[in-house]
Amino acid sequence: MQRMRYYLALGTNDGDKENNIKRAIDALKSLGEIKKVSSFHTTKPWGYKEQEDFLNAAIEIESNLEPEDMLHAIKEIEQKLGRKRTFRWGPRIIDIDILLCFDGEKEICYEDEQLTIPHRNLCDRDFYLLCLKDLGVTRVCGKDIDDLLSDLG
Ligand code: PH2
Ligand code: MG
Ligand code: MG
Repeated sequence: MQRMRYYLALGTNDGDKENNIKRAIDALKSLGEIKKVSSFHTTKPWGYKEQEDFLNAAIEIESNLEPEDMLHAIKEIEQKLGRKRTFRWGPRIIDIDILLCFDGEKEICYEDEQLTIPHRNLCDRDFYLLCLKDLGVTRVCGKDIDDLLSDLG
């Protein structure tokens, strides 16, 4: 077993969305052992609304990478899959975000200028919570995931 367990979110709203998610999952296999993959959910754009619907998913992956190395590896995969910088919350071929991280049973809290774990917006975004629920996560931010989802309507 590898040391760290990460929950990663995948999102895309440009090009062949299903294929983009599948290619990202394939590339993420190089970072550890993928334990679970959520359903793929079509979701309305959050934040900047004048853009195509997203396809969102999440994975559970065991890896020996520390958070900053995981972030770096994810950014490389995004680039390799053709991600271009547009604008904040704008359309993208692939976005991979670190949502949660555990070292054994211990939940990791991490913060520097580049990265915050748990993800800053985890509890405000239904597309993250829906996918985490598929992976069997029941509580985030000290709250029941179903309560958070119903609060978001
Ligand atoms: N990602 C964003 C902005 N808005 N909306 C949905 N539905 N799904 C996303 O993955 C998403 C978004 C920025 O990363
Ligand atoms: Mg994102
Ligand atoms: Mg991102």
